[in-house]
Amino acid sequence: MVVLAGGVGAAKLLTGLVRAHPPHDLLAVVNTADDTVLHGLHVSPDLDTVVYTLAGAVNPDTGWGLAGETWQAMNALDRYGGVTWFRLGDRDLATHMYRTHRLGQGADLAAVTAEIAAAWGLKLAVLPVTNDRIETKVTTADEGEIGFQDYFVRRRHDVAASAVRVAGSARARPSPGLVEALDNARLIIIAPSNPILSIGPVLEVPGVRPAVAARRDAVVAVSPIVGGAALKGPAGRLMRELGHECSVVGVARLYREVAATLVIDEADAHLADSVEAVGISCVVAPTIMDGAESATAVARVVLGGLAAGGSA
Ligand code: FO1
Repeated sequence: MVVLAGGVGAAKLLTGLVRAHPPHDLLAVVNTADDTVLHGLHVSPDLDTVVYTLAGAVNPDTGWGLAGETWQAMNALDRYGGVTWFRLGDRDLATHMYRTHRLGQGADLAAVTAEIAAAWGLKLAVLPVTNDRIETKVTTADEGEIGFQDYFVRRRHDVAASAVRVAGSARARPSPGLVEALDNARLIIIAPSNPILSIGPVLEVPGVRPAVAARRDAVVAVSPIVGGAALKGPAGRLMRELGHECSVVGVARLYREVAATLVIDEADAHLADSVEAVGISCVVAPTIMDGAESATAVARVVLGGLAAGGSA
């Protein structure tokens, strides 16, 4: 079973999936277009969010970074006027140091990620979508094109955006084994991550979108839009700014070529017929994940999604 994943929303669903399904049968394929290099260190926020969350070590207040983190290094860096708007906790820094060191030794990101996931005791496989560098760029009204973390963290995604592109995607190759995993998966799950900023870059790596589309009947997506708004982050605003309807119907239109089933929240039950009119089977269920139990319940819905949606 393959899960296409961004950061926080995907990590929550994965928490439920590992409780509802044997973890060794799960492969999380994670966006790396948010990756950034800071202080000479390779930071992979979505990979780390998935790993820390599944390890039970994530900061519960933010959904990223480590619980109980300290900030001595950031405070010391502040003295020099270094970059501190992107906060790297002391223990989190060790992950970026290790990753950067191993990449420098010639290991690829997939191998290093497997090492990090194993060190945190994870039983499912976590795979970056590509070993090649891909970078989301956002065109803003006042600063032109800026890097993803500049947009997301420095500008707090509180600026108008007119375009998003994934630099490097044309040359990127899917991680080894990814296309085969998609070809053979019984179920492909699109996590409730940002369809433009998180799932978009995953699908944009050459070979991935066609491989998912070829398995459309086996693909279940979970809407990250509930009640006309994103649960977290800029998905809602960005969908509107880029000309998409900010609703489960807008999500259905974005996914109609790659997914046969869309799980929407009960709050959007009245839009189920409109989703089906787009050409996607619709499953209505509670989708808010505020703890392990609700995440497991959503996972169970997703695992049964094809049958419930009547499209398998
Ligand atoms: N998000 C913030 O809003 N502010 C931060 O300072 C920040 C630091 C950070 C450090 C490590 C990490 O793995 C994630 C971090 N994030 C931070 C979250 C990250 O920017 C976003 O969650 C993702 O890139 C979007 O999926």
